[in-house]
Amino acid sequence: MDSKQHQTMQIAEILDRAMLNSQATPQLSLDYPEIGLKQAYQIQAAGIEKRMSRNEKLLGIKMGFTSRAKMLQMGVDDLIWGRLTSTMQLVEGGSVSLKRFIHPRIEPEIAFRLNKTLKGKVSLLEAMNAVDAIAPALEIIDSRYANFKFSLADVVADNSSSSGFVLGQWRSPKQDIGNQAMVMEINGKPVQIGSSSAILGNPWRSLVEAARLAAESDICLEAGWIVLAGAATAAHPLSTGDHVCLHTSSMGQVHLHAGE
Ligand code: OOG
Ligand code: MG
Repeated sequence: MDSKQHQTMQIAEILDRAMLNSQATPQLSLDYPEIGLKQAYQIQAAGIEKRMSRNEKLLGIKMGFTSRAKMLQMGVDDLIWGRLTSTMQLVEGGSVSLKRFIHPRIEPEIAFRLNKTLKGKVSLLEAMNAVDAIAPALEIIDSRYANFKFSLADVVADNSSSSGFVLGQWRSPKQDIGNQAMVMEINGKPVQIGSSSAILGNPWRSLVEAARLAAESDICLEAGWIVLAGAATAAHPLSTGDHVCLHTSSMGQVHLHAGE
């Protein structure tokens, strides 16, 4: 193992511990300004290997910063992706304890379910043909960095803040998802209102980008995987007791309760 690989494993360990202890860690780029995006994705992969060695299953990937609202909120300007594992998936309408998080936020998303492999440069039509179902989704993001502050390489190494997700009912991908209203309510009050068109102009483009970006790390999107398209609006802080509901125009709803 060379010194760079050693550093990759060491940082993966630091981030993994921050997650397991629900304790924020200083921003990587402050101590290791030399870490670029390529190494950041290797740190992410090493962190996921740790999780899989604890019997977590890889369920798919999530895209990040596919909307202007998210880029502006976090002060970054490029697309990123992260991995989704089985312990992140929460039950629709269920309750999740916020004890496992540091400073969780919630955001409105759209999920795709693949029934074919997608690799590298694919057309919009190929991407659409590889999906057998779509669903509304809520994602919980929880940066392992203090004050939720990070550079692009920081957040990629931290699995793009992935922490939890919940899916609404799967439905046919035949309907138009290009301009769905996305209204996220907390305790009955709308806290974020947007349109699915905020996701790269149309959420299907996010799937095309997911295949392209994953291929840069030699990964193909596999049949059976879930892909989250990225939030349509800025994220909202999640507090104990919150009942969150995402309403869409014609893709249904999805609910989550934040418990003790
Ligand atoms: C990074 C994750 C971004 C999205 O939907 O844009 C993301 C973060 O904001 O902490 O999940
Ligand atoms: Mg997200």
